Amino acid sequence: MSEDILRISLITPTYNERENIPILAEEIFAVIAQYPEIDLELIVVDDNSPDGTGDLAEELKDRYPIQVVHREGKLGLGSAVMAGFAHSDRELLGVIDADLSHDPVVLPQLILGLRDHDLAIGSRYDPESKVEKWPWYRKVISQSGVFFARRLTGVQDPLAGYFFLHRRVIDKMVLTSPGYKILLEILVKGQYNRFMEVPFIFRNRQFSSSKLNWTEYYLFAKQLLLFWLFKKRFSGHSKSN
Ligand SMILES: Nc1nc2c(ncn2[C@@H]2O[C@H](COP(=O)(O)OP(=O)(O)O)[C@@H](O)[C@H]2O)c(=O)[nH]1
Ligand SMILES: [Mg+2]
Repeated sequence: MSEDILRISLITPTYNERENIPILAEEIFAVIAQYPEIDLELIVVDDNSPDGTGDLAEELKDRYPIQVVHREGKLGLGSAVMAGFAHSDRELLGVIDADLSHDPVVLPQLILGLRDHDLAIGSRYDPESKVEKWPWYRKVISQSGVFFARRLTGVQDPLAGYFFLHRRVIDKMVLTSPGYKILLEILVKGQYNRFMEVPFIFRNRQFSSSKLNWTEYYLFAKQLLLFWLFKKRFSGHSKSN
């Protein structure tokens, strides 16, 4: 598909991201405007945010190619991503957090990477990446999770929330991750051969607050164990980098 137009749906799950969503849309479409070979629609999946993010996203439709999926209440990040995938009719899919942590500057590199890779991941752990001022405990937790998940997948940042893929990678799998870290499940169960990782600067959220809590950490630890068992039973992906 080397010279074709790359038609992609970029999913952004939102829960109380009113301040962030207009800036995110502006940044994304400013970057993409410079790449005529990329045709991107943004799909906002909002869980009835009390701060009115969903309605604000509706207003942005006048200015940008945006679709908004409204869900009844807070049903979790992973399931929001899946709802976005289900809503899209495009072959290429991507995920970006709405809180401006995932710098849209690297979007073209990630999306163009799909021309010869099944998966493209924005990596926080490349020597060229930077993670802005995380509290120490968050760093420790993230890095321990990454340590185990890396051994499971061979990917530098298997817990990234910024990733892109061909729909065929997930066509045959049933995603079960309700909460965070849906990429890990895709890496364990998905159909892919070639993946790439692109370093970027992970910016701290400026507005609103993180929705990551102890329940999410617990769910993640449980998931890691299940994937480990799954991997042991059905081992065998050929991956190249
Ligand atoms: N639709 C939806 N979005 C969510 C939910 N939980 C988190 N998000 C969004 O997922 C993204 C990542 O969440 P965030 O709280 O920043 O997690 P962190 O970056 O790991 O601290 C943000 O865009 C959130 O608004 C949820 O239950 N439903
Ligand atoms: Mg965040």
